[in-house]
Amino acid sequence: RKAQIGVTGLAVMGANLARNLARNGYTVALHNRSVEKTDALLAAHSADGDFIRTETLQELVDSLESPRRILIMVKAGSPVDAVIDQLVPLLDEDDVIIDGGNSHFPDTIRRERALAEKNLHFVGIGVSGGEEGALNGPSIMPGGSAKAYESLGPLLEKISAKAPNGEPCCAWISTDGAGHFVKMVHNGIEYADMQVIGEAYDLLRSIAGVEPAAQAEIFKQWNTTDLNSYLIEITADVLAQVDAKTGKPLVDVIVDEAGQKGTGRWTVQAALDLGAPVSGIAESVFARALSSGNPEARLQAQQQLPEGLIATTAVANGDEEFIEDVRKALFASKLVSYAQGMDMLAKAGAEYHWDLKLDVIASLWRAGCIIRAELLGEIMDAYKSETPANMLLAPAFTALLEDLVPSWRRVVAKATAEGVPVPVFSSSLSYYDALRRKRLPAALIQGQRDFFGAHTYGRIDSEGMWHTEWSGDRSEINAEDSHT
Ligand code: NBP
Repeated sequence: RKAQIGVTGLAVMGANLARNLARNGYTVALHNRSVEKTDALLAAHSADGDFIRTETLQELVDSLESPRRILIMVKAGSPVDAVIDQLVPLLDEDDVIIDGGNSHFPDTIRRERALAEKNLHFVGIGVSGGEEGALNGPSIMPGGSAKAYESLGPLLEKISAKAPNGEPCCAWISTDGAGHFVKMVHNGIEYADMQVIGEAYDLLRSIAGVEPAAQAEIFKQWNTTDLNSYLIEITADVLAQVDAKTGKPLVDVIVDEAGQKGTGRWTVQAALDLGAPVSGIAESVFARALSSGNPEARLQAQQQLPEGLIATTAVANGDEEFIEDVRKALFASKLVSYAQGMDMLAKAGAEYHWDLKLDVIASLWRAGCIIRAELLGEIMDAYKSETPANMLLAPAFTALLEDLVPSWRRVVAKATAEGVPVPVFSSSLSYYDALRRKRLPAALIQGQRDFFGAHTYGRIDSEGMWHTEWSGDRSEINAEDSHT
């Protein structure tokens, strides 16, 4: 017998994907650099389905039906290149190598090109949902060629998460690194989603005096509203958790320094290259860095820096109106993060020549992944018939914002007056206001740029680019004329 797919790299993600494939009726060939992991998987989970044990990559290749499909699930970075280099001489034309790790999309573009020259398919797939998702159904974002997807798509769709309407959360995204790019943006949005929840928690606690256990109930209730999502759900669980050692809320004994593995940073770096203003994601990455980057500065600042708080109307403990305002501010900020992420995807599509379907991308995030949320169905609908110039301009979201904005302003104003940091609530509100503002101070910036660097400016009343002779008589000239 031959296997339909091989998996090399059987740490937690690879093992769980292999088990998921086997549970879905595929014969799966197993390989790991050190055979112990292969044997451990077989010892514990052979009942999941039909596995073929292999010890070498040659055995793995020989065990597969043609064209071969080999899923690499090793540590992202140079290990992926090492495995590809070992596999390539063993493969035949039209075989498909799949990288399901968290690879950086430029690496995926490079690898796809190199393997296409050897008539091999290379498919970078973004996989979201962590260990649990890998086993029970992740959200899958495949890149690579359309031809490779023909052979691979049915398997991936079968093992993927299913949206509430039963559709698979897996669809071909576009060529080369598009899948890993979309997964990267997913992770960036995840950072923003987590940060806005954190800001809401901080406000409820420090301004409305709501303790973690009571907040757990609030988050549970919020999960029955527009905010319904996996991250809100787990927030309730985390807030309800009591530390066995001290009897305190667990959140109070956890060190307040957030870690990161880098996908949020990649998102912001890519956004800077694209000129995509993902301020919510960027502030989330920076907020984690600020929390953990310089503990000594935080310690000294607590003692030294003046509070300068401004008196405002007091909020009573547990004030329901304030709590509802925070909920709405959270939702509005979340909408902005998604709008920014979608805008970044649209810009990336143009830059990297990917025909990205934003409604399809939103549809893949409806289940299986960390940012899964009711909102994704609405985002999908917003991009279905026509692409709005910005997600916030889709009629459904404009209507929602009508209700959210006053609360959002009250919360940001209150937080600012009371010295509670709300980097994403406030930057998202600034983004919203900048987007809708009739005249931006960008006009003055253009004047400054023309002054010190003769960078020229456009005029509101005539075509072309213009320059004022700042160091001369300050008359204005048509910049195009001056070059001829
Ligand atoms: P790890 O990222 O911890 O990698 C361990 C695996 O890589 C082991 O199988 C190890 O083999 C293998 N490996 C290494 Br390290 N160097 C190798 C080399 N030079 N040649 C061959 N194999 C090598 O595993 P993981 O946590 O299961 O993650 C796998 C991928 O999935 C990563 O890209 C990770 O970022 C991603 N990931 C995604 C999610 C998600 O939610 N989507 C979650 C967690 C991880 P050995 O056993 O012989 O040492």
